[in-house]
Amino acid sequence: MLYDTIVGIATLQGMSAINVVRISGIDAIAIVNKIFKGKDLSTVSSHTVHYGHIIDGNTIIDEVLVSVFFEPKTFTGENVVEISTHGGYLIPNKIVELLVKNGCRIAENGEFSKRAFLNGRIDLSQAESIMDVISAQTETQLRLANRGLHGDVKALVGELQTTILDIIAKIEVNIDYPEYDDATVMTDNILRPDIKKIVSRLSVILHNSETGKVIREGIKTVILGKPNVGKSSLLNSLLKEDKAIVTEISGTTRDLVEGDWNLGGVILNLVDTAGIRNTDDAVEKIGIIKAKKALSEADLVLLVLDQSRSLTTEDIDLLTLTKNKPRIIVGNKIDLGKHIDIKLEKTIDVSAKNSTGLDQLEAEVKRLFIDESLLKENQLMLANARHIGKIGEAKTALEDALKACENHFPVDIIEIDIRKAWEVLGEITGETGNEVLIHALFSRFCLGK
Ligand SMILES: Nc1nc2c(ncn2[C@@H]2O[C@H](COP(=O)(O)OP(=O)(O)O)[C@@H](O)[C@H]2O)c(=O)[nH]1
Ligand SMILES: [Mg+2]
Repeated sequence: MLYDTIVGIATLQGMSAINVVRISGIDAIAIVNKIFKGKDLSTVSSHTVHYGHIIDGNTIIDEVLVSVFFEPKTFTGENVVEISTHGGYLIPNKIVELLVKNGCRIAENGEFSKRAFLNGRIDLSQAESIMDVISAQTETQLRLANRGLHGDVKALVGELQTTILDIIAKIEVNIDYPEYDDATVMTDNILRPDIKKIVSRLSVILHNSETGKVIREGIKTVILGKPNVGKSSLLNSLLKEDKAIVTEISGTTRDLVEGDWNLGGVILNLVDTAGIRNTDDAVEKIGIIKAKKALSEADLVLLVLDQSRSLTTEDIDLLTLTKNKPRIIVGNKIDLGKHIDIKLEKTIDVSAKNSTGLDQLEAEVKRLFIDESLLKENQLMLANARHIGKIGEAKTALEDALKACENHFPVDIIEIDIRKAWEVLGEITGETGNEVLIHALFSRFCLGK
C-alpha cells in the first residue's frame, strides 16, 4: 500500500466507558509497538487482542486493549490497529498526539472508509451505506442501509451493467462483421427490444426508489392553517407529547416547533407554524415569514381547518396558496360538529383534542408516499438520492439510444448512448467516475470512520 499511516478516534468523545483509537497503514503495527508496553505486536497473529499499557517514555498514559489486524483482510485493506482506551477527552487525544509524534498523520473525515474503497474492500455504494447504517433512526432505515452495506446495490448495478454490456457486444460483432447483418434489422429486431427491456426495468427501480427515498430521508411536513384551528394541538397529539403551547389565544405559536412522527418506519418531520393571518405584531410577522419558508421547503402540507365553523377568507387563501403542493386537508375539531359549507377535496376528519381520526391521517400519508407492498416483501429499494439520480441518467441515455434506433442511425452512433448508460451506472459503485466526486463523498463522513 502506498499510503501513509493515519490515526483517528472512532468513538464519540466524552464521559464514556471506553474510546477506540484506530490506526491504519503500512506502519500501523510498528508505530503502535513503539508506545505499547505488553507483547511485542510484531510477533502476534492477525485478528488478536492484547492487554497492556500505552506509555510515553516512562509514563503510563492508559491501560488498554490493542486489537491487531494484518493486511489484507481488514476494514481498510491495510494493517489496522484499534486501541481501546478509557473514555473521556484527555486520554484518547493524548494517545493520538503520541501516535502523531511517532509517525502517524491525523485522518481526514471518512478516510478509513475511503481507503477501504480505494483498496477494493468495498464499493462506493457500500461506503455510503456505512453512513446510512450509522444515521438510521428507524428499523426500516436500518434494514435498507444494511442491504446496501451487504452489497445488494452493487449487485443490482452489476447485473444492469452486464445486460447493457451484452447489447454493446452485439453491436461490436456487427461492426466487426458488417456483412453479418443488415443494420436496420439489427436496430429493429435486436437493439430496440433489448434496450426497451432495460428501460422498463429502470422505470420499476425508479418507481420503487420513491418509497426508498422517503424511508431514508423522511417526509418534511409543515402544519399550516390560520390561527386557532388547532395546529399545535395536532402536533402534540401526533407526537403524544406537549411540545407546542396550546391556548385559546390566537397567535400563540410564533416560532417554528418541530418534532418527528414515526409512522411505522417512515419519519414525518413535522413543523408546527404560526397561524397565517394579517397582523401588526412584529414577532408574529416573523413567525409567519418562517411559516411560508417552511411551506416552500416542505414535501407535504397538513392544512388544518376548523370545521366546526364556516370557512373564512383566510382559509380560502391558504387553500389557494397550497394548491400545487402535495397536501392533506385536515378537518379539525370534528368533536364540535361539521359546519364547513363549501365543497372541498377529500378531508380527513380529526379531533386533535381527543386524538381521534389520527389513524386515517396516517393511512392517507402512507397512501400518498409509500408503496407498502415493497416494505412487506422486503424488496430492494434505492434510497440514496445520488444513486437514484444515476439510474435516471442511465434511463435517459437508453431512451436516447431508442430514439436513435427509431431514426435508423448507424449502430456505432447508437452505441455511444448505450455506453454512456453503462458508465453512469458505474458511478454508483465508483467503478467509473472521478476523483473529485470520490473526495466530496468521503469528506461528508464522520471523523474516524
Ligand atoms: N373542541 C376542540 N378544540 C380544539 C381541538 N383542537 C384544538 N382545540 C382548541 O383550539 C384552541 C387553539 O388550539 P391551538 O392548537 O393552539 O391552535 P393553533 O393556533 O392552530 O396552534 C385551543 O383552545 C385548543 O384547545 C379539537 O379537536 N377540538
Ligand atoms: Mg399554535
